[in-house]
Amino acid sequence: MKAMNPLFPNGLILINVSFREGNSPDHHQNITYNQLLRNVCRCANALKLLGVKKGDRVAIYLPMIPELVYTMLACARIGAVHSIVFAGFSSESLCERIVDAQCNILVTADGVYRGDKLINLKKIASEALERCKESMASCVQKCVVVKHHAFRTNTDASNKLQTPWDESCDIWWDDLMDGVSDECEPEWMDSEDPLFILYTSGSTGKPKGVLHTVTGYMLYTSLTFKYVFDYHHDDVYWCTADIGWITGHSYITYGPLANGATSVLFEGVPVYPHVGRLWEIIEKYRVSKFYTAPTAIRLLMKYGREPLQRYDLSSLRVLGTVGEPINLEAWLWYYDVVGQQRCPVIDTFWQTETGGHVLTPLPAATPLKPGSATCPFFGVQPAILNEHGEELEGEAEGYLVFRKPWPGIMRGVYGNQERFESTYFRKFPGFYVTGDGCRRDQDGYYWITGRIDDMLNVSGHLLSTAEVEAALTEHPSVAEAAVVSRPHAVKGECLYCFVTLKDHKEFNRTLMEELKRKVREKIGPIATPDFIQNAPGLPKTRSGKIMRRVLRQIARNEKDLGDLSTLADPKVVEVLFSQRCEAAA
Ligand code: 7RM
Repeated sequence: MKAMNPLFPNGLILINVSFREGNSPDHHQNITYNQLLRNVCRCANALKLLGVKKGDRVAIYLPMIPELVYTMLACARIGAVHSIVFAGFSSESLCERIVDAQCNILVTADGVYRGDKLINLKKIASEALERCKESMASCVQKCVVVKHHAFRTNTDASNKLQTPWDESCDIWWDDLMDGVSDECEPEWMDSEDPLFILYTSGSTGKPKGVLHTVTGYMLYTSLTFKYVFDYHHDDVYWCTADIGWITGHSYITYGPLANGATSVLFEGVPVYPHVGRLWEIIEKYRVSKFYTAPTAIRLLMKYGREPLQRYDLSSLRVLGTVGEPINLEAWLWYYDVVGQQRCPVIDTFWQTETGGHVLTPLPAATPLKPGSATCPFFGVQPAILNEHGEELEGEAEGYLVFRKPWPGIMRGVYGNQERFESTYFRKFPGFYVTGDGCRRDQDGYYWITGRIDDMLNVSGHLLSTAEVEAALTEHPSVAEAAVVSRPHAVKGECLYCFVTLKDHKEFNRTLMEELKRKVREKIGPIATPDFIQNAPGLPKTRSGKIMRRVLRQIARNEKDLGDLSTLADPKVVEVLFSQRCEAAA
């Protein structure tokens, strides 16, 4: 909390706060920076009581509630390394991440409503811990459980949850914090000490623990936040991402809070209890800087202008977008309808690995081109290479790489230096490889063309085809699976799966449902396949490699398949084409 702001010398007192808005519009609360500090310190002391020391890893599996921010900053305060797992991930994904980072503590909640859907988080968390034990990789000693507001006030909902409880391990957040001091001296850290690990999909299927360090990351997120959103002290900033992803880490927690910004922390979803919820929140808090993803824009576009016209959006000044390339239609709708042609659309390209924005316009300073992330941020040096690693000059298209590091770049893959080097630096020595394709136009503007590895981008979230294939082939009826992306009107891309069944197994509705469930359980609901096609055979090269390019074309109904000479059995393609799925499963 600032008592006197030097920017407002005439005695005007400006108290910057966080507006916390729950899943239900009646759950809201203001949190001052003073309250934030006290809660962070309380949590820091509580973690210390549980034995957490500098360098220890703490897993966090929480919905978008203030306790999530308190816990991550409490870790930072005592030098512990947080590893946040998005609360939409399955128990298996959670377990895998806990084991990889060897976390001692898990912080979770009893349950959460996402829209009108009740999610029993503690049950998933308990299953994950059970699974860790079974794999003999048990490391978690204590599981701290936040009693979620909605269940604190509504015993009915609480009863529905039937929170599983293990006396030897589980402890309620409230009991732990009870009587704990709200003052805690911060731990002194080296600038290159680790701050957090955040897992991101890798093309081999096993997620990578992207490691960020204290000073470079905080410097970079606070600086990019300030310049890219042109943040001023009378602004109200709102990013709709979940803190379980990098966008939330950098541009809900670290960037805005390091700037003392007034911001909104939103727990709910865009269409609950009605499709105008986001616009209602913008009006309610007079939001001036708004940051969301193309998938959300495309979702809300479907409902037309009417839901927006009911609210006063005149406070808006800057509109940010992130997560995937924004198509022209969505860009124009964002600019015309949401921003009423008054607000620049700031298309920010970056990655979990980059820590913060690397290609982005600056409001009012950079002339915009719809669909282009425009130019590099200060100090960032992009280049475009061809397959041979030769740098292309002027107008060109190829691999997007960066020549020099910047403060926010990742410092490693947790526990796997070899993977860090091979994934990002081996293909083109001397450059950081993004994995994205990119075009540079005659004005030097950059246009991201999408992933060029075996990754796909569903609603702004990266998934690897390999991890979905691994989930599908776990089903006893499946012999082989190949997954490709297909364009989707709202999600950007969606999953199109080809499965080859074992002999005498039948392909039917039940099997499809089982396969979908398998993927949901193994990875999480975001990875649910939209299309599943029976593939008696897959197009393979003579050396046995699946030709994904061909499968992608089948999924997209592209008839001109180009050169098929490397195919071992060209007939396979005809069969697949004749049986392709038109409608989603
Ligand atoms: C911030 C985030 C990273 C991948 C990245 C791209 C894609 C992100 C944009 C974009 C086009 C953008 N981190 N991507 N932003 N593509 N324009 N403005 O999303 O690690 O989860 O994903 O997302 O493919 O490599 S992430």
